[in-house]
Amino acid sequence: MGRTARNIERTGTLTAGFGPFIVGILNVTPDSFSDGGDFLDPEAAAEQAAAMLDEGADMLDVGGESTRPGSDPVSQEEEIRRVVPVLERILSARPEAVICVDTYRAGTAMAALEAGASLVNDVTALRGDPRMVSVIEEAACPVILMHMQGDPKTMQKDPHYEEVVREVKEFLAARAEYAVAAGVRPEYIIVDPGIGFGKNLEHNLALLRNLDAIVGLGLPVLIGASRKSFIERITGVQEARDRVSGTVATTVLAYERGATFFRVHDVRANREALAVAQAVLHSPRR
Ligand code: HH2
Repeated sequence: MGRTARNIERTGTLTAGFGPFIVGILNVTPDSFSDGGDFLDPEAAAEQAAAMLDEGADMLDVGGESTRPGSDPVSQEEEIRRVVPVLERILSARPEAVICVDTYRAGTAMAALEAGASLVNDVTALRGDPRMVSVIEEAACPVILMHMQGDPKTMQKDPHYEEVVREVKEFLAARAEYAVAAGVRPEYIIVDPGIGFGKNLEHNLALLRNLDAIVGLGLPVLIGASRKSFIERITGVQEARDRVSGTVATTVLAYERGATFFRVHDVRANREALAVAQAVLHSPRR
């Protein structure tokens, strides 16, 4: 069995499991909102990957394009040039690492899967590139389908919903159905309400508050609230790196409501908080 197949099999174990699972964020970009430029050098990126794995990350999410509000896309060639050497470097040091590639481009996904990535995180939920669904189907790999209203360039201009929770839930159900109809294995689909992607503060809070409705779809749910600007709106913490406590609050609340995957920059803090939340919620009763 090749490396990719073996890693995908391990990832299948993750998607079938109960979690909670920590997904460590590794942005190989010059312009990501909280860690842009920190890990452009493959050596620095591999060190950060190892540190997150040592702190207890169950998988890593490696991305080569920022999708922060107002960001511009990069070319597929540039995205591959950023991501693939980093994947190779991480996997040569840590062959068992489960790595997700954060991309909506079929070509990048293919190159990353070839280099040993095990799953694909598509913030467009397979709408960004018509070829993506067949890449996922052919690789028989898990996929994260995320909700976004609009695109990163303009999504925060004036997000609007009649009923945000219902609309996000219906969107995710429809995208999961589309994927399954195209041959993607239903047990390999993870859904994500897309905190901060075409949502104002109230929208983000409504989604977190009512996350059990999204969990009700019966698919594992990923939550990506780490260091995002809605935390600054509540706490006043301007420096994104310092929004750890606010992030941890979202992690614990989302876990209690049934989320399975937590996409975070600060692995140790979120891991410890989840361990305590798990102990409180699931310790056997006397
Ligand atoms: N958030 C970001 C990027 N990818 N993927 C999923 N599934 N869910 C998310 O919430 C999500 C995501 C944005 O955060 P980050 O990667 O830290 O920043 P940037 O897009 O600026 O690189």
